[in-house]
Amino acid sequence: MRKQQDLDLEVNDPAQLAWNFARCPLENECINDHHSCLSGSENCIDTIQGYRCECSPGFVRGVEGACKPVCERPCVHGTCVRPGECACGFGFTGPECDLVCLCNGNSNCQGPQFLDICIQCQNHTTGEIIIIIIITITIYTG
Ligand SMILES: [Ca+2]
Repeated sequence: MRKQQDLDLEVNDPAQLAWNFARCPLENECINDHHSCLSGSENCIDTIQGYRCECSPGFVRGVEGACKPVCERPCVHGTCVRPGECACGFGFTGPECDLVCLCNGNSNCQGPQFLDICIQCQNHTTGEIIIIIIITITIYTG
């Protein structure tokens, strides 16, 4: 509890009555969530003049400015979506997306150990194993 003497001092001190500042006080924008760093791929670093965004571990800043995940191993037929993790293109699987599903290009497969188990039929096909049979008939006459 404040003493009456302290209250008198505050009332008589113009600095204590001011509700605004001549200069903006320092702010930690990172703690106050007043920053534009992207969650997950960037870390907010507070500075005296504002803040800066640095790439999170496992990410590097690309030429267009965004922090991109780094995959040590290449994503042959896919995209690096998280550090060390590829998202494979349609019909490919494996940690590097270099294994071709045995679904004739019409489905993804269950994984590297199950290349012949097709799980997502596309291109107007059905069934667990997609097989396209092309029959060529040659008719000889005369
Ligand atoms: Ca700051």
